Amino acid sequence: MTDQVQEIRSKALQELEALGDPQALEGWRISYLGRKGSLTRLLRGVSSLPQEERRLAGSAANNAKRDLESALARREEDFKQQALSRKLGESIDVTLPGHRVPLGRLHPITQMLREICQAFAQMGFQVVEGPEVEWDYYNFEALNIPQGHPARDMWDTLWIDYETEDGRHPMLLRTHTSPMQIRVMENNRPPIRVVVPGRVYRYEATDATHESMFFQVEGLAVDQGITFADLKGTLYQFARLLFGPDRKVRFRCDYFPFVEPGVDMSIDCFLCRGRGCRICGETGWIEIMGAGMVHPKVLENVDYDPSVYTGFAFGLGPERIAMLKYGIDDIRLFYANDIRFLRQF
Ligand code: YSA
Repeated sequence: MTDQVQEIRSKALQELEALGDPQALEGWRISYLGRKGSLTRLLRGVSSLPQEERRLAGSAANNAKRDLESALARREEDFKQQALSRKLGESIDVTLPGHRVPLGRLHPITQMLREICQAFAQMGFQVVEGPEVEWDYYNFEALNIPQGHPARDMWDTLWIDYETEDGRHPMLLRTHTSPMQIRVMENNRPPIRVVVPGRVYRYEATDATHESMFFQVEGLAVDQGITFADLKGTLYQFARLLFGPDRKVRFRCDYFPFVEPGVDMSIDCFLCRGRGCRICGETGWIEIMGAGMVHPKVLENVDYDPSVYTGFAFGLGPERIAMLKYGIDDIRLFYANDIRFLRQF
């Protein structure tokens, strides 16, 4: 019987190799390994063999069955691979254009910040950055806005849940970039010329021109002999660089505890060109920054002698400038993550 098994095994393997298509595999399986297949029939006959032949024949038949089964699996895999490479060969058309990889771009406010910093860099200002979680001392105290001062109401503050032993909350999300004036002066001696771009936060309802998280760019110049004329000259030049020579600029007196005198600077409304509309609150002007001459008390707070040094500072809103520049009528569009809006820049 062992010889018969070997004969069937080699015949089956030969036939399997010669098969030309995968449909024929099933016929081959049935004729050797199926219920009435030749090897199956032999295996069934093993039990009727005399005791001494049974063990040898049984083991030979089982080995042959295992060999045929694994040869069949290998052939099936061969046919699958052949079919796959045929399909790939047919479907690759190397002349077709490739898939376009979507390109990202800078957010319009990032572009705006870079443009603003670039304009000041041309005038000799350095760019520095500072922390968004700030101490009360830098955000208010050192800027001449002590505890309980009514001017604190000008900045609706988001306080950090951190309490000192005496029950004070000295940490906050900075409400403006002005704290960096103090940090820069503490760590440097005049002459100083810096601009500070960064995020600021206010506990404030949003509308077409207000966000609760927005950016500011702070500017600070301190040296001997700096006057209000330097402030005006610098900011006029900035407006010309960003908006062109025809844009109208307006300075008005304003109050900030850390400057004396203080001003705000506005630009004629992009939409109504000064006639008055919803965007400019019927005034014809859109305010883009606060500015002024650094208050002597602020200079004293950082150990600068106000009889020797003077300086000017300003804080502007890049979103408002982008609105003016591109004629955008709602600030909330910048942070609504609508790709149809963002991909226009
Ligand atoms: C003033 C004098 C200085 O010597 C230096 C800086 C300043 C500015 C001061 N720190 C400040 O924050 N003034 S501000 O509250 O009037 O804001 C400055 C600019 O930020 C505004 O002119 C406006 O352009 C923008 N801004 C203010 N609130 C905003 C806003 N932009 C978007 N959303 C808001 N909620």
